[in-house]
Amino acid sequence: RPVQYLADYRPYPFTLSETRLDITLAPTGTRVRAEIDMQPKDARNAADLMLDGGAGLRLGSLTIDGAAPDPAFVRREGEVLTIGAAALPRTAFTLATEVEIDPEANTAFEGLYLSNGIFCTQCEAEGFRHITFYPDRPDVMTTFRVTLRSDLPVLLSNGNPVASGAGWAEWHDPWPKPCYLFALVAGELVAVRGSFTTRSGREVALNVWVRPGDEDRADFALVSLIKSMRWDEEVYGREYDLEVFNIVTVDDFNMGAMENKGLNIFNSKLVLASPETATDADYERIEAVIAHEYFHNWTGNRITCRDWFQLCLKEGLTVFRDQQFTSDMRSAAVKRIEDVQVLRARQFREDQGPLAHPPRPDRFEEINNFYTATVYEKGAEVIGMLKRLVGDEGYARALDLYFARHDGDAATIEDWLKVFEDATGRDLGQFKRWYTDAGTPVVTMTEEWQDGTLALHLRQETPPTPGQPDKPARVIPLAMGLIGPNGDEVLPTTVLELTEPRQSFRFEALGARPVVSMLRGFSAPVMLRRQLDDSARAFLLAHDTDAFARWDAGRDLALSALAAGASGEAGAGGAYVAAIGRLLADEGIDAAFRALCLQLPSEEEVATHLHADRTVPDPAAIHAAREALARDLAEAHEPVLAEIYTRLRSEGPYSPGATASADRALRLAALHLLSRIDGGERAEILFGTAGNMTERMGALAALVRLGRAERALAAMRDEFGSNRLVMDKWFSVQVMAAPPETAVAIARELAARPDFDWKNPNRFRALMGALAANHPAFHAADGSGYDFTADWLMRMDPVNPQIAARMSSAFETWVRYDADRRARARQALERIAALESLSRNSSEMVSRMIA
Ligand code: HT7
Ligand code: ZN
Repeated sequence: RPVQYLADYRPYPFTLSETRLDITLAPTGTRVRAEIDMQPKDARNAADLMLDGGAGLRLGSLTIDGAAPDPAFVRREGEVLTIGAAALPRTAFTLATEVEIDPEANTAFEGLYLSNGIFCTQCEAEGFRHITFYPDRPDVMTTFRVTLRSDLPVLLSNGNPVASGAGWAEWHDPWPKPCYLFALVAGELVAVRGSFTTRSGREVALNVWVRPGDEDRADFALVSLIKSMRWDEEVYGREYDLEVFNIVTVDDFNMGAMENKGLNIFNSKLVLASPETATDADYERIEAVIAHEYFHNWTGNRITCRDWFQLCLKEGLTVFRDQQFTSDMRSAAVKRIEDVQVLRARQFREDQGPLAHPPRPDRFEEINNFYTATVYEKGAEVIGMLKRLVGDEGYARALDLYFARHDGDAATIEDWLKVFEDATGRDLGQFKRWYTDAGTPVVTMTEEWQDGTLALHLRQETPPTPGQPDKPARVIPLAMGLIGPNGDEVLPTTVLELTEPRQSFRFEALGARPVVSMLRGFSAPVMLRRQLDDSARAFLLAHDTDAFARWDAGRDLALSALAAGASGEAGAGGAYVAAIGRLLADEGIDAAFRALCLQLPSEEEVATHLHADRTVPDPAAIHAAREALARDLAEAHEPVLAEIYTRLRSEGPYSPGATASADRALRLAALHLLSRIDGGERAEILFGTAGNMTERMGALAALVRLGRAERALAAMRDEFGSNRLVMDKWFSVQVMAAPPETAVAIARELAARPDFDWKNPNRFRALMGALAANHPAFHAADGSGYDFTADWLMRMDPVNPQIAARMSSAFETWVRYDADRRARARQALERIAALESLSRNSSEMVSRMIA
């Protein structure tokens, strides 16, 4: 298939008014009868009818208004079936097809497949074409009526149930939708049931469908759903619009979850939770993803995307909404810091390498390769900036207008920006560059102080990215404040709008030189460069009124200590260690914030930081520097860390809420530091006594890092050997936390185990993702991390190309390392590229990486 370009978009020449599907399910021979009512948009200029259809569709019959067309006008080439215009009526007609498909052979988990005996579907982005012939594009919308036939007890599809009998069920979805939102599920499932009354008084039945035996782990998901439904009514005025909302869990799933209309399908790891099997992070993520998929009902389903280039229209906005939701449910400050950590770790890294692309790309070969941190997380940041620029009221007006104007539409980024322009009167021409230009802007700030006037000189530059060598200036909202020498705020948060490549701002009549608190709340996804000495950073960590900026000052201190340590400077962390001491002693600071400050930047983050400073990162040296700094912290603050660890012992029943999980986070942060000097004694005891998975996993990670986890790992395997989700953690922690010199060998051993069920995406990710996340091991100097990963990507590619291609991004930073590592990484990538019948997914990824 050729490269797709945004500029080539053309509307589909037919309107669809209804799709009827009659599906008889069988593992190797499922029959799909489709009837599509359609009409040419322009009766005078007849167009050929082009339908997408994968190679696996065995076409039985095809009729138009009940008669077979002249075969001379029917062509099947690649993934497209064409019926010549001459064989089509000029008015409304019904196209009927019958195909047979083989769900059991579907290991790619795209289209209709079987997961542990459950039939389920995944149609986003282009999976529906593996179910039947159809215009598989998001701007073709219609209502669906679906009949499912099977002996399985539960038969589900989108919309409302119409009727059912022995061996069949009929569903009708009254809301026009593109086929990527189609879903069906059939299997032996049980429901955990609830209900919700909408603010206009409609009763909605809620079901979370799980396998028998899992019912006791679905309550949290159900409660999260109810909270999400209430929140979307209260904050965005959005009400649910069907009689029933079904969530189904499956074990084999390529991503986290899918927002099919009225029938969300979830990876079981994002639904099933109990204190004994799930960590606090799992609980937080379940709440967020349940909300995310639910929020798509309006931002994605009622208003969808015109084409896949507009993916961030629904994903960026829905991530932004789920982030707001979590802020409201938990702590806004903590959530903001966590989101920035993810953005820096994943999106900044993406922007620095050969896979950099704008939130709205303008070309792709395989759209599945663009479900990225840039589309999702940067897409959300762009909306956060927009909100800051137009204000909360302007944002609320714009969103109301968006829903009113575009309900039922397949919309574009241009439509989205126009709504903001019309609602607020603001010209967003320059702002649009955030959508069209790739790369992380670097904002450099210098200060000038004279006679009570502080001048800030700002410069913005965005490094070149593939296909975009020159970047014009963007509008960058910089939230800032000024703190006087005594720690009082002399200028509360103010937003500077940087619109030029260079711009200066002045603050006059200041009594004494203040310290500038810049990029408060991380008001723009940029890298800030400024000359700030350690004492000023420590001052901000102690006094800034903005929680994010405060945390960031501490992180800057840690980063500069680690960068210096990695370049061989001894004792570089003194200022950081002292600042953390003051923070720990301050009982007025909440546990969540202290826990965040105690976590050292990841080694990946240090490498990204060094690369941005044009330094070649040395993974082994970064690792050694980080270990040394952790030990310095532990030695300097042992008494207070030990006191925290003892005082925050879990008591009473487990609660996954923000307060209790903050205490556990702080306790575990203390444990991780203490384990550097107590030989793992506390971790050993905690692993054996903890009543919740959060503390058990925290303890286990500490033991793995010390190389003394053998007993704990055996105990965990004995206890949870039949629980897939816990065993995923078991696989993952052994590689992720392993000392770099042993990690690849451990990964190799684990991959040889019979329970390394590698065709299951969660299990594959648990192992391979863990190795990619172990920075010094993946980038081992002998290339063993690269080779092991490449071998497995080559094995996975013919089985599940989406999973292989996504995992290949482990290599996306390869160009920033030394010549020796670069040569080994290139070799590994070239081996993948040379694979016979490499999928389009992996081929695009690898060729972009070695371009
Ligand atoms: N919109 C969905 C994205 C998605 C997906 C989900 C599961 C399997 C394959 C998938 N391809 C794309 C999920 C979301 O962002 O909400
Ligand atoms: Zn989404």
